[in-house]
Amino acid sequence: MRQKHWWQEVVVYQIYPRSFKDSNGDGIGDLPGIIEKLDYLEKLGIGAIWLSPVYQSPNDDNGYDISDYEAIMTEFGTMEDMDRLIQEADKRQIKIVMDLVVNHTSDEHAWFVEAKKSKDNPYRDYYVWANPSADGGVPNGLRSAFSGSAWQLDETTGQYYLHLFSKKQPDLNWQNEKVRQAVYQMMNFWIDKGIGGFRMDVIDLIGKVPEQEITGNGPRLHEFLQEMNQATFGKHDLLTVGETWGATPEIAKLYSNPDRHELSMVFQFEHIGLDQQAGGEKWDLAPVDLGQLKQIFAKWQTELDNQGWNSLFWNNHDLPRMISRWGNDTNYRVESAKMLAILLHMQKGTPYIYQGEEIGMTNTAITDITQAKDIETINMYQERLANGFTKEAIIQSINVKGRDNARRPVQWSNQAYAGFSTVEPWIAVNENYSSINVEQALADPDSIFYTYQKLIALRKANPIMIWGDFELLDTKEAVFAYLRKYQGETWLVVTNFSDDCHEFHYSNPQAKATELVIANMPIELSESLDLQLKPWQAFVVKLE
Ligand code: TEU
Ligand code: CA
Repeated sequence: MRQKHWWQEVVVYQIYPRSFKDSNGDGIGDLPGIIEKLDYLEKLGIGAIWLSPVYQSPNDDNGYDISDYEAIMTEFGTMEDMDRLIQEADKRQIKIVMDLVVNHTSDEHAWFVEAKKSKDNPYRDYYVWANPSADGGVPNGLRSAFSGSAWQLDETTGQYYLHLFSKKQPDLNWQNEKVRQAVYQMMNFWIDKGIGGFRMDVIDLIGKVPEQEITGNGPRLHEFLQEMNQATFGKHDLLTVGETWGATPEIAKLYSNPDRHELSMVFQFEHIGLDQQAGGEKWDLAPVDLGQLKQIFAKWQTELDNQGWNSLFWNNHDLPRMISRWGNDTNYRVESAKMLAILLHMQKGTPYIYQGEEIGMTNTAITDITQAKDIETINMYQERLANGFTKEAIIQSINVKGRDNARRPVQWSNQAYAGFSTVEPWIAVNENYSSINVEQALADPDSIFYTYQKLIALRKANPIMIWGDFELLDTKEAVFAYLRKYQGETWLVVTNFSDDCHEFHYSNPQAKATELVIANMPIELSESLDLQLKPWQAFVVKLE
């Protein structure tokens, strides 16, 4: 039996501070705003907050471009506010997981300001530099995730620097021992403040070998993580979760097998690409294949086995809202939101909720690119326009996949600006706030909020939800059903992932449902477990 950890038992809630709650009427969410809402989060029942970056930043990529890792972004508050947030959260048994963005810094970070001064500057090697290619152009074909080449010419020294994201996010050179030690020192600064862990931004890129055009899963990646573990969080029981777009279950075990002393778990994104055209980018839309979705989930549930740990999520600040994406945010908004919650939280792993998910916030369409705020979206728009795509087609992709969808202000009430702020927010609110908001959700005992609250409470009371084995059932494509088994107990989870009615028959005719655990609509328990599922129906029963 493996040692058990607190981070396997809790549910984590992600906060994107800019859009969570504005406390001082400047239209931008901030740390005191988060502190104001801790009672709400305690009521939901979460055990940790993953806080998207709150460090000093010029905000080219909303804080994912950090100019000082040991200072708080002026707009968000002060270091005193941060210390208070950690303490106030702690009083409510909530740990604060910081976002660790160390694949790159801002170009305004003191290290980069020094590095670009001259080729022999002591900080030069903190970053990745290369000479122009033989024909005088970019060193090689590496591309930025935010469109265009990943190389930017520095006029002063005539060399290019690498930026796998924006030009204002130069990549750190992890091959340089000094960089690694500086990062570990900074991590210890935060650990000493009593934080609960780190979410590690694009951590699979730190082993890059740019001259060979290797970015993800480079040869020294796991060596660096083992070194980091030893130098920082290894002595404490912290939650560490790596953002790893390229992970397979085999790779995830390298990160999260406890014997290897690397991370607690990773975010895997295999299912996230299911609604894009093969060989295309995320903007090249395709319908999701539910059969594949089930197979991918089942694979991750069974293959990590005892040699790793899963994270479970539908949403984050980079993804469109799942309720609008694969759920139904019009006719079945409440039903499909609850179904998605039940389907996810009943799986094995640590569940993550993204702000607003617990009240069923939806995507927000734009009609013109001037309404977009996200650098990824804006750069892609320019690139595709230049490549001959129509404006309408690009806007359509943005509305389905763009990151701004997740970044609209949290809808707290039906007051002006959704109760997020007293002035016009930095990004427009979704107009549906008058009916979809926290105040409404708390007042309605049948709201999506209370399904999440119940799932979290069930998790605390039932070890089977945390530790039970997973077994996928063979059902019709739109029906996603599985068993969890633990110490002689069996739970059956049945969900209908569609707008249509579907039959469900449990294969073992002897089995009886003895108790309803949770459901998203009223249900008569038929002893034979033969039923006609309504659109988006979901329920969990104990079996005997
Ligand atoms: O995201 C990594 C990343 O690869 C994203 O750019 C992703 O490809 C895209 O959003 C999905 O379409 C992380 C952060 O989560 C993101 O917010 C940052 O912009 C990025 O790293 C750079 O730090
Ligand atoms: Ca503010």
